[in-house]
Amino acid sequence: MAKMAGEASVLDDREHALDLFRQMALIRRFEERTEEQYTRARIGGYCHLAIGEEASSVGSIDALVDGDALYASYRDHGTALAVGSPAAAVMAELFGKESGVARGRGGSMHLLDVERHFYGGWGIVGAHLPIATGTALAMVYRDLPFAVLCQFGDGAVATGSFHEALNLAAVWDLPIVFQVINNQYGMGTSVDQSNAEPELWKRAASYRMHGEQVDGNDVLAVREAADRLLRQAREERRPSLLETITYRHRGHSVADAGKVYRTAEEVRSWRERDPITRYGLLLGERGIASAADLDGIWQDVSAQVKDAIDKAVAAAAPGRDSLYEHLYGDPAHEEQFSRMQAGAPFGERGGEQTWQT
Ligand SMILES: Cc1ncc(C[n+]2csc(CCOP(=O)(O)OP(=O)(O)O)c2C)c(N)n1
Ligand SMILES: [Mg+2]
Repeated sequence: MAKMAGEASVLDDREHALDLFRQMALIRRFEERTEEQYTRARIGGYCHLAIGEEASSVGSIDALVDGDALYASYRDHGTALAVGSPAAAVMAELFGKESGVARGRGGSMHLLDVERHFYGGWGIVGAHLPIATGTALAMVYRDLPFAVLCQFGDGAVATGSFHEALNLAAVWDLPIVFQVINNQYGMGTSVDQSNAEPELWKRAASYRMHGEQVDGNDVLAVREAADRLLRQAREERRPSLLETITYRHRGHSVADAGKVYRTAEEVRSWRERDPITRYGLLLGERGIASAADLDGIWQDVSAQVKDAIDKAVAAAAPGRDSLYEHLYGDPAHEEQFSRMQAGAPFGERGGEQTWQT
């Protein structure tokens, strides 16, 4: 296997090297079991699996330092697990239980962990890019030495939000790394079909921003690039665009078999480049982990996911009386609510204002 950039520093630290494997294995097992739990009708609503994309997620999140902020799209189970949200709380969220990371209100697409600076899980394609850019502006405004990592799918690149966010980030020199996780498709539409320039990293040139592409199934290459670009963001306030090339093994969501718009041969060829198998082989080749070590990790994460499911099954659903909590209808916001009448724009302060003013 060719020497991979960034390999030395991670592989020199056995614990770190094994931790990357453990994280990817946990996400894989978690998502396989999520798929099964969905078919048992324990999970409702939308559910998007990122099986096959683990290295793109884990590699860059591993390069974050405490204080950096993270945003992601709705394909976010692995994102939450990679920041360290407890598997039981993530599974409980999918089950709509009170002990979930969003108290059961968000579900699969809206995971978050504010304590760990993971600000969601966003369902509208491209919508979080301007919000993440605003977070980078806030960091500059408050003189904080941190950066934002904003992950999104290839489908977001052809939206207006992408242009607005990258343009402002470049004009204002904001500390942000935009990571496009190019898994080849937006639902059933390939990147080639929807982009006049399918080499997505090249879009950075439009904003005089640094852009680069790495193998998104190579966890060490992703980590190296993200680490370098996040440092550049923190230390020099230079934004960048990182494209990680990967593939989703499953369909777009649990409702899509993923077979109509791509060939079995294509899926097979990407499975052969499975990021976890590949990294496991590298660890073996370098004498860092034996097959038994890796088996042990698989057993540990399987037990962890089983425990997460057991806890999610046993957890309580939010009570009916909590239905109006965290909404504008919450009695705690009664005063605001009372201003929802003709000529009194919701949320405006000062009695004299009208919609026209
Ligand atoms: C603004 C907007 N348009 C359309 C949709 C419907 N939609 C949901 S997912 C998706 C595909 C997005 O693909 P991509 O960004 O590549 O992410 P992936 O699903 O591959 O992770 C679309 C079009 C949406 N959620 N938001
Ligand atoms: Mg995609």
